[in-house]
Parts: sequence; C-alpha cells; structure tokens
Amino acid sequence: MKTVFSGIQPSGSVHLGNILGALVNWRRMQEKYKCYYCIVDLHSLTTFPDKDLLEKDKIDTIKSLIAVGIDPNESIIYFQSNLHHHAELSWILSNFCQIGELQRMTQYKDKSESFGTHAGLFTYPVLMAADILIHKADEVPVGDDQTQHLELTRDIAMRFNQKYEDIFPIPARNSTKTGARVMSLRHPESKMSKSSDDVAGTIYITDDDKEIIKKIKTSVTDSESKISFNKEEKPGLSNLIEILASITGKSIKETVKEVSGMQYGDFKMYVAENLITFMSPIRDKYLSLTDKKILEISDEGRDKATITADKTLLEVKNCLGI
Ligand code: AQP
Repeated sequence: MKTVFSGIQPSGSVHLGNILGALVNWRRMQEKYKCYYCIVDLHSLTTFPDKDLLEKDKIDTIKSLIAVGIDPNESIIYFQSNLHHHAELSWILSNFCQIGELQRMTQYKDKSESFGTHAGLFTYPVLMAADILIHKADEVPVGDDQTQHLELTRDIAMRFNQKYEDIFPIPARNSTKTGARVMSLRHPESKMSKSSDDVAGTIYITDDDKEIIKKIKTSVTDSESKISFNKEEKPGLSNLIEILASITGKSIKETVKEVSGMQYGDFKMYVAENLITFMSPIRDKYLSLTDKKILEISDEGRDKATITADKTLLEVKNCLGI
C-alpha cells in the first residue's frame, strides 16, 4: 500500500473551500493508501497566531477532519509539534537546499508582504519537505499553490539520495481529481480562506442553516439575469455553479443545464438548499465531538506516526554519521 501525506494549518475555522478542495479527497484516499494527516501547527507559527486561538483551532481542525469522514482507525491524524522528528529532519534537509531556491518561492513573496521577511517564513518549504519525507510518502495531494514546494521536496530528496544512500522515495503529486477552488462569496476574485476576516463570504463548518441561506442569498453575482458559467465575466455566479456541481457530484455542464432557466434568486435558494443537505450532517458530527475525544485521537495518532518517523530519522542519522 502506498503512503500519502498531507497537512492542514490550524489557522482558523475550517470552511467549504477546505472541505471541497481537500478534505473530501482525503476521505476518499484512505480507502487506497496508508494516510498521514497532520495538523501542521509548527507551520502556523509563521503567522504569529494568538496562543489561546491556536490551541482551540488545533482541536477544531481534527474535529473537522473526522466530521468530513476521515476515520482515525484508518488514517493517522496527529499534531506536527508532537513529533520532534519534523523539526530535526528539517534542519538536516536545509543543508540540501539553496537560498536561491527559497527566494524563488512565490508563497514566500506573497506572505512576507503581510508577515515580514523572517527566517521561519523563508525556510517553511524545507519543513514541508521534512513533513513529507519523514514518513517516506509516495504521494502528496497538493493544490496548484503548493506544486513549487513539492518540486523542491523532490529535489531535496534526490540530492540526499545521491550524496548518501537511496532512502527517500521521490514523492509524486497525487493525481486524484482535486475539488474546486472555492472563492469568497463576497470577493469572488479571492479564494475562501480560514484566516481572512471575510466572515460573510465564507461558509464555515459550524454555520447553521440560517447562516448558510443568508450568506448564499447575499453573495455577489452580477447585474445580468441569465445563468451561464464564465469565470472571467461572471466570477460570483460561476463560483456558485462550481460549489453546486461539487456538492452534487455533477459536471459543470450538467449543472448549468439543470439551472439555466432559473432566476438568480431562485438559483441561490437552490444552491443554499443543496448546501444545507451537504453540510448539515458534517456540522452535526462536528458538534458531537468532545475535546477529550479529540485529544485521545491525537495521542493515538502521535504514537502511530512516531513509529515510522523514528525509523526514518534513525536511517538518516546513520547515513550521516550522527
Ligand atoms: N478556497 C479554497 N478552495 C479549495 N481548496 C482550498 N484549500 C484552502 N482553501 C481552499 C485547501 O485546503 C487545504 C488545507 O489548507 P491549509 O490550511 O494548508 O492552507 P491554505 O491553503 O492556506 O488554506 P486557507 O483556508 O486559505 O488557510 P489560511 O487562511 O491560513 O491561508 C489545502 O489543500 C488547500 O489547497
């Protein structure tokens, strides 16, 4: 069985974008792969989170994974900071990475505008390489925004293998169909995001039916009245069509055909109803989980993840003579 690794930052409440763009796929992958799903709290330190909020977000992120159907008996779910192996391997791997490579990372350029040019943000891709390589992952499901980081991970692994021993598999991008990129309901030119303060434009996992209806009803569309899919000219409407297609499992073409005769108001109500059907069991499951249960799950995940991480780190250290 091949190994998959993926991470999610505990940087705020999980939203529809995370669910459709990543978590639904994570759930599917556990049928075919040995999966490690890591709450990457060390990564979130690069944006200086509030201590109490971070503690809460960490727990709530695991609740979200389980609510979407990720099964802790099948997949290994754990907090990154519970395994010293990530940071230790990251230091070792930093010797296999050039400063120029890190300078070319577009995420560094984007994020440093908001959070400054500190070394944590700069070396973040090396920690990501360690996350993936510590479990010898064969495949990594990543969005377009992360392909540059995965390329760097592959280069680092190849350099290590060439200089020492061939111990790391070269991780491939998981090619399973990724979900839609969900855009903000209020600013459809930007993606829906955990850490933004765009509450009205974001469907959170905890939103109740009334909130879902309100957010969809007040979502930005355009001044025309005919429904069609065109991301450039009708970004708001196209976002709603993509959301509807993702949650019903239909293609964009089928979805457009189905709703083409509707008025915008009726269409929005139809999207909201479908979204409530999709989200309410996820929300109910999420609300039923206690913090105590989550800590038990993360302790079990930590113990299971430690087994492979110990093995890899020992192998690496033996190669290096340390
Ligand atoms: N709007 C989105 N549409 C589709 N997929 C999305 N993802 C995030 N936003 C959308 C996917 O969710 C996974 C976990 O994300 P992450 O926490 O590692 O980081 P992110 O991409 O930075 O997510 P956020 O929600 O936007 O968080 P912040 O606000 O902290 O930056 C990833 O697979 C991501 O592609």
